[in-house]
Amino acid sequence: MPRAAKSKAKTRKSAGDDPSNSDFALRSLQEAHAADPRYKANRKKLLELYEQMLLIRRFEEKAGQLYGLGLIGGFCHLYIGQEAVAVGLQSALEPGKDSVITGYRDHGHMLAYGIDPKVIMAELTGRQAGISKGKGGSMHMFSTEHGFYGGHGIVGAQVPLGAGLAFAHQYREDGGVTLSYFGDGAANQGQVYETFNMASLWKLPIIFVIENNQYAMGTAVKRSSAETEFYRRGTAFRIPGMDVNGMDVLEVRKAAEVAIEYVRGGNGPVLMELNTYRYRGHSMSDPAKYRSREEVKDVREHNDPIERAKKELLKMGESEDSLKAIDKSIRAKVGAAADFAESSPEPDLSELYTDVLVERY
Ligand SMILES: Cc1ncc(C[n+]2csc(CCOP(=O)(O)OP(=O)(O)O)c2C)c(N)n1
Ligand SMILES: [Mg+2]
Repeated sequence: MPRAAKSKAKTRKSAGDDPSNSDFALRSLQEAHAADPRYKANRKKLLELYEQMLLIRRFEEKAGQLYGLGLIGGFCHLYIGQEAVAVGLQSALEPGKDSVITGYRDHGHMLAYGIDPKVIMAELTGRQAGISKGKGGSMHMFSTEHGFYGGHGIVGAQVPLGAGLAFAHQYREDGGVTLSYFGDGAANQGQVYETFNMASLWKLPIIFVIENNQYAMGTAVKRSSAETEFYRRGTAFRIPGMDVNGMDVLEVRKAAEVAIEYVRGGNGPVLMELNTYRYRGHSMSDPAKYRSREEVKDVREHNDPIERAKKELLKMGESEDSLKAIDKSIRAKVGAAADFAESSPEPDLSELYTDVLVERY
């Protein structure tokens, strides 16, 4: 064999063993997911997921109202429409062991992690009792106690930070995995791919979750992305991808289990694309001129994640009356969170000088 051909063969072997096997590894999780896509929930389990999604929806509706009343200031990005993503994924995590990091559209992820709606609402309204002492607001919520690492306003910044969290899990050998959420817009950032490379090389225990809600501010994915099948974007880094219907909580939950098992097993990262839709504007100040009302109405009427779960619950024998009672009690819980926030004091002025990093360089 000529020298050059020999060395080429050797290089290929060390880079990925048998290429047909490693290509299978890239597709294997998607194939496992496609073969059995939905979590088999009994009525009690589905009810639990339904309640969590409904809590997020009612909480966000209330936050929208409080914003309109001027009780919430600054930026506020609502999660309405995307509830099945955070609930389906996070219900499969092990609280106290795993970690979550996301962008600025973060209220739903905290609620899905079981964080008290009162302290989230108090943060939104800038009160002392808020989860970031009322100094972070909508985009900067944080709770190390719950393994929730924000809340980040810089698009894509949570992706390398997420790899850092995953590195910490690996270094401490604590068995935890990190979920790092980002949007379809963020998916076009350079730092995402630098992170993919390092995470794959070091086999970090991280699941990259692209919440493809079809828009980045006013730009539709087709206008901004050369490859709109986002789950394929890890291929160049040997990261297996999964294409998931983010409007079906049972599908999300099942896909999460497949991904978590792989990542927890020390096999390195997974990239999941969750296809979803946001009903409200990008933020509260979005006039939404880039899409038609009919488009939103169509998704609401035919593909709503909460309605889908509700229909299944009814089929399983849950009564309309009991679902009404659940909605009522969730509305009361959210109302109590809003009352708590409104009646809590603002942070003391002395708080201006705390939690500030001041160092000499
Ligand atoms: C580095 C950076 N560039 C631009 C912005 C302004 N910006 C805020 S949100 C956003 C769109 C991001 O869209 P996507 O990643 O799809 O997330 P979504 O809002 O849909 O959840 C942009 C461009 C920013 N905050 N940070
Ligand atoms: Mg988006």
